[in-house]
Amino acid sequence: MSIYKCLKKLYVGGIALLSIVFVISGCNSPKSKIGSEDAATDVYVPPGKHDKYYSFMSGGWTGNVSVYGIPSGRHLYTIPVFSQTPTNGYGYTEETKSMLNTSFGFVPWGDTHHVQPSKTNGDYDGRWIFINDRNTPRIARINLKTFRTDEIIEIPNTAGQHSSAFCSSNTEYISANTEYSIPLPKPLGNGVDVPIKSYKKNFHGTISLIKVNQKTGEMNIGFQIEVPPFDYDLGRFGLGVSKDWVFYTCYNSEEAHTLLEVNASQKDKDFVLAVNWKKAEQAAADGKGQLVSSNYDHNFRDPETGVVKTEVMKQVRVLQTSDLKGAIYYMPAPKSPHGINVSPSGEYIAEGGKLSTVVPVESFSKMQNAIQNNDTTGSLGGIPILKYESVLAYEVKNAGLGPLHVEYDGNGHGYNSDFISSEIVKWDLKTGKVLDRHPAYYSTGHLTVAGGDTRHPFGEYLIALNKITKDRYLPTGPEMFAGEQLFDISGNKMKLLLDFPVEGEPHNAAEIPASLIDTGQVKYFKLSDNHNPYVTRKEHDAKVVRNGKRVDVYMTAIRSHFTPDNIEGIKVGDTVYMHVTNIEQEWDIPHGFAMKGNLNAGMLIMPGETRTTVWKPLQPGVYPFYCTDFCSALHQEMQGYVRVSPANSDIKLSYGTNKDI
Ligand code: K7E
Ligand code: CUA
Repeated sequence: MSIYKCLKKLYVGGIALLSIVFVISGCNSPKSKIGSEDAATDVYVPPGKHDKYYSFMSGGWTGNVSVYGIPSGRHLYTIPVFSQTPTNGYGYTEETKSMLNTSFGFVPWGDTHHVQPSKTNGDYDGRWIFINDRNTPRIARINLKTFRTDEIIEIPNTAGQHSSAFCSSNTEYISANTEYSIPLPKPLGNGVDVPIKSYKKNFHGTISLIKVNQKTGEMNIGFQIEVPPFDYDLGRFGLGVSKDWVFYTCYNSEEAHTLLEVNASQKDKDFVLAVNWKKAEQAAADGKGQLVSSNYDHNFRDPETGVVKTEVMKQVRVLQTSDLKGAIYYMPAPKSPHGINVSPSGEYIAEGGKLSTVVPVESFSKMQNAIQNNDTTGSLGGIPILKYESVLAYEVKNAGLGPLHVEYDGNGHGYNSDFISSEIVKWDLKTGKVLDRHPAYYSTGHLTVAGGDTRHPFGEYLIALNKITKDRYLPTGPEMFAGEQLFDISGNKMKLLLDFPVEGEPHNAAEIPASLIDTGQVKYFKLSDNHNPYVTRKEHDAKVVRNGKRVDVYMTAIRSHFTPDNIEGIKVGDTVYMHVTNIEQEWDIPHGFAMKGNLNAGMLIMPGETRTTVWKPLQPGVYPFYCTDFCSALHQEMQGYVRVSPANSDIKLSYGTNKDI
């Protein structure tokens, strides 16, 4: 049975999405189409050769970002972001653990959705990647010279921070908002302890614009805007002609607070919220709105010491819609839209209709005319509603079932993903006429075209980020990696080249040309630049210092020994800080550090770097430690012992390497 016949039978109004999806995946015969034979050569990257693109994929509930090579689909690396990572000690070591501080306390896990590369003039510039945590509202900045998380800022007055971390044309701002509206503290709202059924009266949405320092990348919340309590789902900044604007889809204009799958799907139309961020920025600069006390943590890697610091923030400026006359509008969109994507010129703004079978595409110039002509149908929360017919460029008909996201190839085409009918649909950007469609396996969420959200997309490749993997790979029990599919989109017809599994649930991804990133990579850290307060630059400076019950071990690691590697005089009840400096000055020579019985994590220490693990020995004994990274032919020999004596012992502190202590 074809997908379409199969769907016709099953599509019953589009509300019970999930139950439908599972049946439909079964309708897709796994043998219906595979990549053509010659596709193998199209994705083949010979041994020793590099891929053309980096693909940065959000890790969903892994809380991280994973990095793949395109077209090969090789897994290159996973960047720890919101999740404590025992493989290298991120979030466990004294240097990195503060990165996971929040106003709620230490949150060692996140749910990442949208990877956004930094931009200059609307094109990727290879400086940073921004990514959101949806659960504990936070935004992270990853440094693309080191592939490390350098900064995380929490977003207050927000919940279900989904429509982020999108980036303006010159990385002036990152945007973030509320998906799940919440009651806000006074004076913004009526307080936070209110009945859930008072949603319409007491709940609020917020839009947040986070300013980015152009030199350092440092983020600060510029201002927030209080908006009606709808679910602000996805967003994009404009490009080119629309670059001063930012657009968000929202659903639940019904303001439902329970059984949203039914109660938030009542109205025929929901909205796109359009904000002129330049004018909003000016309003904030003019002192409009109010400074509201809000607690949020701002964590950043101190560039001097390399140690992460937490700054506790207390205030944020919040604008009201009344402060934004002429700068904020709603545009109607078919019910419960999901994705929103702006075309390279900035003229077209397309939404994934989700529950509708069309992809509505708005015109920026028509929107400007409608604003000028005051072509509105009332307002909501002080936000004028522009007429749908006045702003609509066209609706893409036959866009498939459950359209979620759109991307562009720079050659005048739009592409949308379909969750329910599991396919990619290609259409003409001027007319919306469908030109090609290709099945995907299965249930595509986001799709990404290389550079597909920039002024100058590279086109060439499209990746379908599929939600359901089922039978595509050898099974791994009930839980499996997500399955992505690479298409060649350089010709008239899309061509499926490759399936490859990826970690977690990659909601979206971004492909950046390797040439923008690979030449600037940090290969090791200069020891002379290491200003960690516990650095040991030379072996003969290694030492162990006791201060009451605190013991600091200043240790070095070099192929293939630690200094010191014998330590005595540690007692039960001590807190031992193991500060290990890798004094190698060569690319790709990490050393690891693992301590028997340490209730912490192992560490991986890069050349020139210092990492600290805290160990609290609970029992007397001799505890071996060793290097966990196979660093040389004598790696096995890279080991040592710490003697731990009872609390009342009078064993003197002593230490050394290659001598009896
Ligand atoms: Cu469509 Cu979080 Cu962007 Cu998932 S979202 S698919
Ligand atoms: Cu150092 Cu193995």
